[in-house]
Amino acid sequence: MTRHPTSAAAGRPGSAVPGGASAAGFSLVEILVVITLVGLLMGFVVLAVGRHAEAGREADCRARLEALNLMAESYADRTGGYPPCRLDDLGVEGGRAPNEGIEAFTAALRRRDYGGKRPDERWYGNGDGDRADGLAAVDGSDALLELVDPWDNPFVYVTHERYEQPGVVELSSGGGREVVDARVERNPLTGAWHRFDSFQLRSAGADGLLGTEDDLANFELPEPGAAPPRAPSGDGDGGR
Ligand SMILES: [Ca+2]
Ligand SMILES: [Ca+2]
Repeated sequence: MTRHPTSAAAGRPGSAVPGGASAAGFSLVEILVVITLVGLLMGFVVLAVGRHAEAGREADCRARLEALNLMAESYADRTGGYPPCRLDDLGVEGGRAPNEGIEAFTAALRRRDYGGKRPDERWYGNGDGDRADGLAAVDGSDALLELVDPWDNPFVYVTHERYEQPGVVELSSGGGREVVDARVERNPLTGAWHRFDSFQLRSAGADGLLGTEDDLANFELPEPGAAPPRAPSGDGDGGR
């Protein structure tokens, strides 16, 4: 049998090709390009997952606001008044700033003698860690619980009788924990209070700061930095 010369050596793994790369391997430049692309891709994935999670928390916050708003309306139908924003209105001594508004709201909906719908157990927190003797007789716990948003900050709850003195809340943000004035809002067009005859319920949003763009509430919030509201011209607000 006649044997013919072959060119197998040119096709073997590891044989040299122009440009410094090997036929079966990669040059250093190619490896660096791949590493860079993989890094960029992972960065985009992390960013997308983070945005998705934040959008989920915002939707959760809107759902909590809506549910709590309905529970407060139902409480009013059953008892003749909205949940109070002062603990002494529930016969509990020792209530104090911060967070008393939402603590009273929470205690009212947890009252042993209240037969209406109660908030989801996962929505309770006690960021300021306070307690009140005598509260256990009302709702079964001495801890002054707060209903919290998905970022674990207490909601701000103020009934219309207290809009002029809305109190203070303790919030956690990038700057740590801070006690700040609770915010209630007027309609910038009419100057009258939003929800003038009921209550304002609000979350400080993802940044944990009140009065910023990511705040959420049970009424339409004005744009941050909008012109200050006109002087009140009547009882109606047109912004419920
Ligand atoms: Ca508390
Ligand atoms: Ca905010």
